[in-house]
Amino acid sequence: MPLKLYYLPLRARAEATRLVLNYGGIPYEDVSVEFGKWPELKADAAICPLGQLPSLEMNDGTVICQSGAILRYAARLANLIPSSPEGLAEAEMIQEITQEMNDINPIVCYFDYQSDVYKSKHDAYFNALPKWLSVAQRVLGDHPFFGRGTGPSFADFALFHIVDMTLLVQPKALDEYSKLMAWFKSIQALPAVKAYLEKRPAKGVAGSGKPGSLMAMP
Ligand SMILES: N[C@@H](CCC(=O)N[C@@H](CS)C(=O)NCC(=O)O)C(=O)O
Repeated sequence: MPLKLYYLPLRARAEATRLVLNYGGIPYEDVSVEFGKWPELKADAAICPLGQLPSLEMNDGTVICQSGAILRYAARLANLIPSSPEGLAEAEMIQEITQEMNDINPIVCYFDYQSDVYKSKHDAYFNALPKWLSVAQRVLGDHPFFGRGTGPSFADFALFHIVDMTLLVQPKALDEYSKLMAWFKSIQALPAVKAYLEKRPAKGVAGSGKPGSLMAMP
């Protein structure tokens, strides 16, 4: 039975896991829960143990929630866990940083583009951004990937998604971070990633963002 990834019709907190599963060639069913069905599903503890999405039905039929745990489980299936304790620690640190940067997800995919909440969240996110990007670039150093391996780790996909969302709002956001820019382009060009990016719902297409959000704009 393939994995079942339950989420709203958004990239947001499920997208890094989708990238990992696609990169690793792991079969999964992307179960998109319509916004109208969300209140009903939220009450179903078998699928939403904490009343939140995403959740994942694993290979043994049991369900986990919390996007970070889901991502790391997918990464174990896809062999995207760094082998050294230090590499793993760095990868986990980068993933934790992406959780702190999570506001870019509702900014792009959820809030009404014209709303006050969009503007205040946008300003707060972009004020904090240089701090996060500087640390990420320093951790990357001269390595091609996060986690100090010869191939990507789950941290690369976690940060790739967040940077991808950030660039949708501010296309010049990486201009002063040349190493991060080169890293971003190298992840984007990985054949399995490229194939996934081409097939996923594009900006302006149902499934990438809530109607009214920046992502839903053509
Ligand atoms: N820490 C959780 C947060 C999950 C979360 O807040 N998900 C949102 C959707 S993106 C949710 O289900 N919110 C509850 C609601 O909409 O009622 C995670 O990383 O998975």
